[in-house]
Amino acid sequence: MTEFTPEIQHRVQQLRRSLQQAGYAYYVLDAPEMEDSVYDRLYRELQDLELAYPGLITPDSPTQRVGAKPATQFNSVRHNIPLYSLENAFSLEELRAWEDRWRKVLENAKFPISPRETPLYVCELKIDGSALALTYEQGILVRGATRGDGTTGEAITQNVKTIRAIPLRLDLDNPPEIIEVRGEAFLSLKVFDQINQERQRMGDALFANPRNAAAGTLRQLDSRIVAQRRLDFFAYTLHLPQTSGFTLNSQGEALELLQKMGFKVNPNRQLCRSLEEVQTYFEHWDGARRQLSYMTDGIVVKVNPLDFQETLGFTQKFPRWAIALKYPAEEAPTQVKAVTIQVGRTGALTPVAELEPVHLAGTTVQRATLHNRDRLAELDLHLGDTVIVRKAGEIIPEVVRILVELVRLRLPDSKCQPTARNAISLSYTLREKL
Ligand code: 1X8
Repeated sequence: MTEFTPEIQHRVQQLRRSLQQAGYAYYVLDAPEMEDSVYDRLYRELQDLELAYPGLITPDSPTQRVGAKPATQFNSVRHNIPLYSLENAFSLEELRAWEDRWRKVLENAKFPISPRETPLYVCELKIDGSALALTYEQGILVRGATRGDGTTGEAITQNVKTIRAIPLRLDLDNPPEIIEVRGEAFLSLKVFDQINQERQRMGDALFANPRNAAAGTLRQLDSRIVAQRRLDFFAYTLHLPQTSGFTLNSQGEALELLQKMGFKVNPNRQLCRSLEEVQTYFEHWDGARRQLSYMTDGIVVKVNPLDFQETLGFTQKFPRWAIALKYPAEEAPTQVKAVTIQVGRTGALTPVAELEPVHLAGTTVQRATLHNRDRLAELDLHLGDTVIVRKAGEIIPEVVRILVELVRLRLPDSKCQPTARNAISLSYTLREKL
């Protein structure tokens, strides 16, 4: 192996520090401070040095985010603390029932709730992604694992390393021997759309939602493909060993510490003293979430004091100290009975799907827009197809996509109704003739 001088070693360390800082500013703070071209040059210099002196490579080097060769399979890993999913609530009443339940458990455990225990709750946005458990030893990321069944997940470390918002090394002077950080890997709506457009071009099945796309991406065997998909990550749970030297009293403090360690923590969180404040937060984000660059389908309410959490523990399936309050579904499957043409005041023609009535976000939807002729042609809709209709906020319901999984159930064209495309071109022809 080629020997390196102290000067070379120093240069390598400098390059890593600069690149790490630039990456943090870009991916975590969302405030770039280095030109891409400068970053690329420094990165290449580091790569060249590591190629010449492989003895200098460390697992936390910025060059180690993308593995060279695909994995053949992932190993199973057992979670030391279960990584369960959350219980869902769909109304304030259900939230109240949950509060009654956890208060009773504390009472029975002779665990008094003093009036000083405020704020009682932390509210966070529920991200439509895929949960990850990250293990850091001596401050270095050594393992990333999926949720799996909550008890056993898959080690997908090389894929996790491609996520630029996940630090390869904790920003701490004296890192604990071991810590576990949990959070949500997700795709921005923009990247999700790009991926689906690309898949459509390639004739691949589309991802139904950002969560499926994130989960599918994380289980790719080739980390080079994962890197191209540009996953993002919000950290939300910190498990420290008793001997870590840090004292954490609440979930709110844990989020602060995660941020200090270099993680991206969702800024849209709020400490709440009561369920009334939780409700205000929930209602605020029902509207405001539409301006976010990622998908949320609800909020997560957590009991803030960590000694409460410890005493409450888990049921067979869920933590007792947290619950998801979901926004009403905005998408549902239904069947297309007919396609009609709506003529607007200006004479504009809009194809409209007449649907098997479906209950959605508080109303019954029977018609949904297909927008225009191009969109309709692109969908390749046939009468009888099962489609996903979406009714987001105040917006008119629309047909989002066809459930291709069910397309195999289509009757042959000759045996059934004309296709929607035929129907609409008939209508257009009719109008042209008129
Ligand atoms: C799942 C999620 C959690 C949070 C956000 N998004 C999720 N999808 C959060 O706590 N901020 S917690 C969680 C879980 O424990 N299963």
